[in-house]
Amino acid sequence: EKQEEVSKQSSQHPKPAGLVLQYGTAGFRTNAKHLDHIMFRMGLLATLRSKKTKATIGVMVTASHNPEEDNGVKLIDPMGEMVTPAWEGYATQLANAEQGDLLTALKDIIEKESINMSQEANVFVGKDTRSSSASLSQAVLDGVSALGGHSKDYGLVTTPQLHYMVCCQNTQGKYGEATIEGYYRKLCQAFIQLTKNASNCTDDQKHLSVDGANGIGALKVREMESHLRRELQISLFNDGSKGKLNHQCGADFVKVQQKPPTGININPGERCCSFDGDADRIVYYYTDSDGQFHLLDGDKIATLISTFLKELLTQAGLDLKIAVVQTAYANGSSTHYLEDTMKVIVRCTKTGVKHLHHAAQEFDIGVYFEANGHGTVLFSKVAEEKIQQLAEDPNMNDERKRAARLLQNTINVINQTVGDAISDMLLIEAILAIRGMTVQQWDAIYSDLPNRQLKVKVSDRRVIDTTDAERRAVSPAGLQEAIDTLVKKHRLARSFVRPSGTEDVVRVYAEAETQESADSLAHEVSLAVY
Ligand code: 16G
Ligand code: ZN
Repeated sequence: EKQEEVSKQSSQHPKPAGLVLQYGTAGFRTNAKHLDHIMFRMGLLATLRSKKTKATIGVMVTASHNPEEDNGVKLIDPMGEMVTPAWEGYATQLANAEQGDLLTALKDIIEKESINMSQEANVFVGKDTRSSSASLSQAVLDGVSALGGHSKDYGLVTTPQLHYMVCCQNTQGKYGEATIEGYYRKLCQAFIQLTKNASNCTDDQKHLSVDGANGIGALKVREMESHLRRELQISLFNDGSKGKLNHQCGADFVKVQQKPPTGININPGERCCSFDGDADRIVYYYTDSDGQFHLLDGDKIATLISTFLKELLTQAGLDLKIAVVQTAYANGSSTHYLEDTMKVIVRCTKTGVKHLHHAAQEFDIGVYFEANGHGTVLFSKVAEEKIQQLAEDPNMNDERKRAARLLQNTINVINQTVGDAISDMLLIEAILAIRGMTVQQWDAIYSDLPNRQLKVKVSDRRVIDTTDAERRAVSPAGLQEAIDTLVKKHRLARSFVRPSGTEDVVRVYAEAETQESADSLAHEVSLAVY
């Protein structure tokens, strides 16, 4: 009878014939008007995934930093991580089955994965603030109920909040309580504990301007504020009351344009940050007294956090292996500073959160950040246990114990399931307060090499194939040699090209000693791509 229910319900969410979409780096993402059938089918697939894993699965409706007209959907696996690659493949198959073939496509997955259809299923659903999100998340819920699954609709949440809920649910509360209130309580309590270690922090230093990108992050910062007990005083801009989502604001705009968002009052020297449209990315910035803009991106954030953690490990006398995971976009100066001065292990992976996340899991403490501001810190079980033991050891001296307690609260403030703008913001603010560090001092840890990103439209971006974590092109023939020749003409230069996983373009990155040099290298390389 389930088959009948699926047939009946799916006719309410028909697939336009011939439409083909791919589950890409960030799930499905395109203009919202093409997505109704995708949402229904992702409700079906999440239900199957839940039966298969015997755990709660998450479905998030969002298109992150894309324009308001777009939307998208992502599946969240039991521990709060991105859905596994084989199931990304199923997602694409199910999404592209023509209306009449849907049941066959479903059966195919059920057979391949030997899914017991009488197993119970639970799916958590969340959505961002886009106008299309309400009806699209309803389509997901319809998909879940068509296969007899149970669903819980969290309504408006940030992407990382939904990841957190899924993880809490599947660890029987060990990670925290699977409620929005529980999330604020855990993070804010840890933040307040951390800031107790900040001696003589003035009200001025407790102030932060936040650009909410006119999205869900703004709503959630408002919701959280009372939990912070004025230990952090936030001025919220782009809160969605006037401006359009992600339009000339938000983390992606600020990072790519290398300028402040519109809609924010920024006074010289003041610390500001921007979230993206689903609040899983954050970048910081300030303008100096000459009006010059200074960006502190994911690389600067990773450096601040890993330096802080490394110092605490030394103070605690804990022998734990810490590494920073970056992508090809990481500024060369950050990699040098981390390896040569900080002496931490640095790894480079392909673009996309799942790649960084997996690489970070291989260390006791893995700090991962994309330059675009998406990142978090992962602590292994062993690391967490050692830290806890030390923090609770009655015979331990005060300095070591204090360091262990700071590490414990850092674990609690960070959302280990995925990069989280709110959680990252609280950790960064705590570190700056504890170290009595201004945003200018943070910025001065190392100087970024000037850089430029360009995108190039080509007839088929798939002809470009890369290796070495996207740092070298293996095809088309001759391209890498051409890039090498161009790079040699500039000082301290580096450049690479890669096909985008989210747009029909090829991305070009170049860095060099001066901005003029980086700009012309990026331009020259983009000509070589044609
Ligand atoms: C997606 C990724 C992000 C990556 C970006 C690159 C996730 C959740 N998000 O937004 O990490 O930086 O794609 O886009 O993995 P691109 O392939 O178009 O350059
Ligand atoms: Zn995002």
